[in-house]
Amino acid sequence: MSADRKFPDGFTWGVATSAYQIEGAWNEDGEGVSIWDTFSHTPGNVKNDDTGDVANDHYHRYAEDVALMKDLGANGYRFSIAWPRIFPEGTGTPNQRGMDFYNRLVDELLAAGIEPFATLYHWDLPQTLEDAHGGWRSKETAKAFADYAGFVAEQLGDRVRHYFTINEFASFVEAGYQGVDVQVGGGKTIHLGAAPAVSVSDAELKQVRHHAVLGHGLAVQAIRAQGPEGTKVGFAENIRVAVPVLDTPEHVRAAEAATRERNAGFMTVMMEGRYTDDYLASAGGTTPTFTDDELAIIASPLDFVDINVYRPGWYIEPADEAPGYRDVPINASHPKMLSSWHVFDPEVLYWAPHHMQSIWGAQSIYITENGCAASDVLTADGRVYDSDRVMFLRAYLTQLQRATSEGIPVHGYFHWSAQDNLEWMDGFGNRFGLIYVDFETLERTPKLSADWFREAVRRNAVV
Ligand code: GBH
Repeated sequence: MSADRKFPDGFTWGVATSAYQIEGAWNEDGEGVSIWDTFSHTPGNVKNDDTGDVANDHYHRYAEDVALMKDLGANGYRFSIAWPRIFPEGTGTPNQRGMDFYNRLVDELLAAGIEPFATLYHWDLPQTLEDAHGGWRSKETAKAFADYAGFVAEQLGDRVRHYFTINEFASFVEAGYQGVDVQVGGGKTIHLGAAPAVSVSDAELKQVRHHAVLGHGLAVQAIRAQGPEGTKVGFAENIRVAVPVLDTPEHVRAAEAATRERNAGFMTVMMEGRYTDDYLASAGGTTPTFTDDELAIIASPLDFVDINVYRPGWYIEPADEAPGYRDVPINASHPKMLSSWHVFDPEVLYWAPHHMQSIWGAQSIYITENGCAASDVLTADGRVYDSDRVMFLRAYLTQLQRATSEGIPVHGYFHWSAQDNLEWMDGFGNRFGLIYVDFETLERTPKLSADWFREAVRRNAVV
């Protein structure tokens, strides 16, 4: 091998999934209904009316799945806990049988030498909280979330040391409570909607965002209070990253300013404990209403900065007029991966951690998700040749390695996903796994990219 493109010693090589996307067993062992059960059971919401009722049946096949992860060489696994399994009614009496599933899973992981990283909220809100309070439209949901998070940290704390509170604020807030338009190139946008599929005003949306970050902050405090000493906690945010057109100081400064301002409702307030003036004046007017105490809770100190990174949000160049930067449109011919929204640009995996360090002084960064969907098929020889995912991995991880080689403190990478799963509104068709899943037989087959990943872990380097 020519260049030795190594990652730092102790680097975590992980894979990631979420409960609703893989577990199945949607109403087993006392689990309550989630807003995603309701959403997917309503015809027309998910492609082919696919649901998570069975999904990968991971709830019953977790031991096989852990063995497959071990075979990939993964030394970390980021999974999410289904809130309605633990508190079927959202609050109140915990459901021990639901908790026991995660006890079994964690024990299996530790026996396989894989460090568990638990996400508390990956969008499957208990339906009861939606019905009673309008979900994240109410502060009650933020409080209930903290109670649930603290309970889990207390139950798993002897074995799980790393927690992520909430996965991708924008994805469930914007898409769930209003719907979101995403730029995909050539002046085109696509509209994404998600559970609970309501449409609130701009003013109310800003309040929903506030409740989500407040829920995060309250959960950080609850996890610290109820987990043992040494428990580490952060979020897993799909930071929208501004990529500078040129790698010059002026362009980089412009991209940093755009990243800070355009993530003002989530990342910036969690890192800084204040809303920017432009955010407070933005569409929606006088909301959110908040107190200084709430801001302090939202900005509770974290142990690491954790980001999901798939695509650039914007290309930015400097401008003379306010605010000092300007968008460069994404060209119609810009390369894409299979998902409609997935603009391909490996450099985003350099700039995302770069900005975390340069804007907010992050001292420990994890890439909690990165990956791509591909049109994978099982061929007659029993293999899956996902050449584009191999290209994606090599190109993106080259950029991540560039970041670590410059001293940017990235301590781990979790590939999305361990195996093909229910890709939300896109159903089972958009396959993100290193492992192929036949959704008729539920048989699992490692793809070509699994070989790439295993070798990268073995060498702790880009291969
Ligand atoms: C993540 O969502 C999810 O956490 C995961 O459950 C999912 O399966 C996976 O990724 C693959 O989709 O990208 O900022 O320009 C990412 C899904 C995030 C894609 C928001 C569309 C649009 C805006 N989405 N994104 S942006």
